[in-house]
Amino acid sequence: MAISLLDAAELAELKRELADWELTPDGKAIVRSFKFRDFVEAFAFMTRVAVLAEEQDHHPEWRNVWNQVDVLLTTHDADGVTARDVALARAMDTAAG
Ligand code: H2B
Repeated sequence: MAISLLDAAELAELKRELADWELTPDGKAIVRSFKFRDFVEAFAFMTRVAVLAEEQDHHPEWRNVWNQVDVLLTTHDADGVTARDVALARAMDTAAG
């Protein structure tokens, strides 16, 4: 399935709207680190996101250590950042509260 990478205008919009996310040095992914009160809060967040990811058929690469969840979003099908990553990033920001 062809899905196109973000263009320059969409990247600028991403920087503005998803200010807590940053582009990786190779420009192929966006990353954000979420912090919670404790492990239970972090895992509850991951559970909420798991449901959203299934709904969107788009899945995060992530790592959890106690109260922290480090997330990397990329679209494997496109080898870079697409609107699907932006949609999931937005949903994760909302899910984090
Ligand atoms: N998640 C991410 N992050 N990138 C993808 O390209 C992707 C995915 N593709 N989740 C989806 C699933 C694809 O493999 C299925 C078959 O739709």
